[in-house]
Amino acid sequence: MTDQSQGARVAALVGPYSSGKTTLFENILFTAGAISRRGAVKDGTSLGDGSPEARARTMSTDLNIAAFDYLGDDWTVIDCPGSVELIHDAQCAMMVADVVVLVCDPKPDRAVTLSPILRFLDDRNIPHMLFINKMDQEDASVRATFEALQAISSRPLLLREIPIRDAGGQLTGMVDLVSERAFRWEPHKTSEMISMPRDMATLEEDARTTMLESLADLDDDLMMELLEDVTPSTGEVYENLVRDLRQDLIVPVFFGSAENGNGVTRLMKALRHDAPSPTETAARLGLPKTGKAAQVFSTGYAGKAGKQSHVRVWSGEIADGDVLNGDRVANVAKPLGPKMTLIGKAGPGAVVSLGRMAEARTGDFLTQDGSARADWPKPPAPMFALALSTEHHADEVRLSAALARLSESDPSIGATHDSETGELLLEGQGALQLQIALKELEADTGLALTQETPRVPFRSTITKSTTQKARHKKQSGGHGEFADVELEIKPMPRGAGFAFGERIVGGAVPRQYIPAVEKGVRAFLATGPDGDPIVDVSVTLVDGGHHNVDSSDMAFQKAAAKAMAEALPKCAPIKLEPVQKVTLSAPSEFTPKVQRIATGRRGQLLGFDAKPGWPGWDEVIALIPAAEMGDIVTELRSVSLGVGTLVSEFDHLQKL
Ligand SMILES: Nc1nc2c(ncn2[C@@H]2O[C@H](COP(=O)(O)OP(=O)(O)OP(=O)(O)O)[C@@H](O)[C@H]2O)c(=O)[nH]1
Ligand SMILES: [Mg+2]
Repeated sequence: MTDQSQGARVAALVGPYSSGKTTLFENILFTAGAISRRGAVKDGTSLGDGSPEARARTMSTDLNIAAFDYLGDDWTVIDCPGSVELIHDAQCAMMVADVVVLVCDPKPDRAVTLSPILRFLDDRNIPHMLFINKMDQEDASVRATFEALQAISSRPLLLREIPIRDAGGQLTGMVDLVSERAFRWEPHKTSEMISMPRDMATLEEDARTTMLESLADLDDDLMMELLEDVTPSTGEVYENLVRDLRQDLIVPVFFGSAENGNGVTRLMKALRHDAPSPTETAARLGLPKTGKAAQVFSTGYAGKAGKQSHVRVWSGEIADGDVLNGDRVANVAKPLGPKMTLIGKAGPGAVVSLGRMAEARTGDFLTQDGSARADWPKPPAPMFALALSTEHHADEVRLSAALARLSESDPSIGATHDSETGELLLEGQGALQLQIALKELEADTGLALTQETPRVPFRSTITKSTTQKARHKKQSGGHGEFADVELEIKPMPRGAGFAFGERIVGGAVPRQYIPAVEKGVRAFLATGPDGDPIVDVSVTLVDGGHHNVDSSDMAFQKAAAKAMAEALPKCAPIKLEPVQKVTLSAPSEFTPKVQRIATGRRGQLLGFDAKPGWPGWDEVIALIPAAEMGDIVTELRSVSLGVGTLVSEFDHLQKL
């Protein structure tokens, strides 16, 4: 199924954090001959994770992309960070992949950590395989992990191989269930074909029958053969596997040890044989059929090189000098980790980096007439924020330019100016993501940044009514200032906001000045005496006085504000705090802990339920004061194997 004319193919490696994706990436590149020595993440010698941030944390903080040749086929493998806080990076890579390899630990109790990615793949019908990694670990069980994963996958999983173990239970190799061949594994050695161990015969037969039955569920001809006890030909089995994967009807399961280089070649051969072509993928995505077309799936700023747009070419040939969506293409380069090789042009399926495409944003579909649109996942809503400041006010301009670049390269991070608290907020998916972003910001700008927990915008209101007179009068040289008002001030129900009225009779306050009275009242309420806005108040102008020469809008505004300031202490003011309605999602086994997080933060539980479309997950809904929300997502993740998420929206104000 390796038809070169169909173009270069793309596989994305995704999965929970630390499951071994970058180690697998390294081994794939080594196996394909794209790199000559095999580095290790933990020693800081891997091709991937080369950025200072990734090295310092021995984890992926960004996509690792490598284009290479494998047995005469062009491939790009995109290794994605596993942290849920960086899931948008992975989502963008999965959007342009022909096939996704989900890499996981051989631990059944961690299977739920695959849910966020499985949901994304299942919802979008993206063909995917599973690679159960770290099979060199002592307690690694394919069977138990497989069953736990099946419970959360909406597609049937299909075991393509079974482990061979020695008398002590140690993994020594595997049997391929399609070819019915057995292989011996040794660390860092090419697997060696062996004769089928005798004690494996029954096991192998049972596992193969299960595999064939799963395939037959999707194919009537195969079902007939099985019912009539006809053994299907190997060719027929392969055909079924290819078709079912490409249509995302099954999820083939492989296993191995990326660290030891076992099972890697098997996985690569399956990718080569089974992965759909870019033409098929473009059709699955419903991409418009145009001349030259490419899609940006990642944007970065690389020091002096400036902006780099990583694109997948969907059709035609993209070359230096082309104009796509109004930008002139330059420096078409092929990535091998951080190393870029200028190649001038690239054909269908290829992943390349384009230099300085000023207008291009991640997700953009680039064509010569610049009119096509394509579906693209929205970044997840922010769950965590920090207030940033610079030492010198003058540095803020440099900071905001860097912030714009930051949220362009990671759209799941945003920077906003909070008009109420006056703070500059950096908002994102969690503390880890923002700490990485801060380090990058500091490196980008050379500024030392101060970070604080954002202030909560409190409000005030009143609990008693009063009537207040006030006069503003000034006699200084020429024109004087004069205005006299009497205001009736009353509390209103929570959420009512502000209402202004007037009951002026006999022109005590001429019509033209009434809007100025309202303006003066509003100005006072906007900040109150201590900076907190005053809400849920009604103010009625009931009487007043004016002077034919000295009255003015300004004078009435001042009189109104003075009346409000004098009245406030008599109205028994109280503080109000914002309360958020929060939906916390996590695997069901953690629901009691999640509920305790909410109640521990002065929260009121509204209930919990199964999370729609997420087998094995619950949603807990609670009302939680905004002042208690600060690091809630960090605590949520710490009790939920790192995968809990939340959405939160303002609900109401309550008495503090
Ligand atoms: N025992 C064992 N350890 C492994 C294997 N593969 C990776 N590791 C170790 O697991 C740790 C994480 O490996 P990475 O390759 O960085 O994992 P990752 O999935 O890329 O991690 P993130 O990108 O941060 O999500 C490292 O210490 C690896 O040495 C394996 O097959 N067996
Ligand atoms: Mg990694």
